[in-house]
Amino acid sequence: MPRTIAVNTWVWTSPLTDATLEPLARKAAGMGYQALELPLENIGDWDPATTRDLLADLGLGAIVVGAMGPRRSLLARAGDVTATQDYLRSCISAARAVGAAVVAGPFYAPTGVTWRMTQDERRDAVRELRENLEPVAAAAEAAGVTLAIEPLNRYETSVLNTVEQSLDALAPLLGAGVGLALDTYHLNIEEKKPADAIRAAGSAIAHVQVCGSDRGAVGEDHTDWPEIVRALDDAGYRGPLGLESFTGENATIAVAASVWRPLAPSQDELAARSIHALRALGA
Ligand code: LER
Repeated sequence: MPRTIAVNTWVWTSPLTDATLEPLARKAAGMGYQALELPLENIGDWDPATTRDLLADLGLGAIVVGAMGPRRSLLARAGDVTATQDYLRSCISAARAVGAAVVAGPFYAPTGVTWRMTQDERRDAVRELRENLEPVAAAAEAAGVTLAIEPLNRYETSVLNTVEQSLDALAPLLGAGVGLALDTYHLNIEEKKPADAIRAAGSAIAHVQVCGSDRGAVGEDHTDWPEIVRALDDAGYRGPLGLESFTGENATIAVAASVWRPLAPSQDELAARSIHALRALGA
């Protein structure tokens, strides 16, 4: 049985709002996508109840994506921890209301903010992350939602870059409302062998994001896609694959993710070619 293929609305717009959500949902469904990744950049940008009805009409599932913009951090040195915990609780409520099982994102520090750490500082940062994540993880578990925490490449964060680091850092919380979100773009940069990292993550995988190694279309890049799919099979991951890429106009992430040029002839082409390639793989 092939996996659900989702697309992140960041492929086309930022921030996602009630006004942009409906035409994008219709477009994605028309392309054959079965679910939407819904970034919630600011609480209230889109209404979960209306969105739930819209997606139900179109037969689309949902994944909520949390945006770690400036000052969003579970580490005090990089932002406002209490406001970030409140923001993540709101993302969990939105997920519940829209019928999403997962809230995905790099829930530790603002995307694009890096700093050096000694071994001792890193140990302390991991402890602080766990302490500040724990109450949010409890809220997620109580709501029947999983926070899928995403390691990012070294240019976008200095906190969690690899699967091994993420498993170590989050071990006490994994399973109780917490899992990993793996993104083939970041795996390609940080892992010696992305497929081995997927296998190592195993049952901790709560969500998977995909795109070309250049953040363009899936299948037009150097990623060994058949091997990635085999690794996901071996890991026992049957959840959705969410295409994530960005327009250069993305207010929150484009600078942090260094999107300086179009990554396909158009954003529609990027999305259409990707789902075609993923279906051809039998992903
Ligand atoms: C940024 O590179 C990224 O992959 C996003 O998922 C971060 O929210």
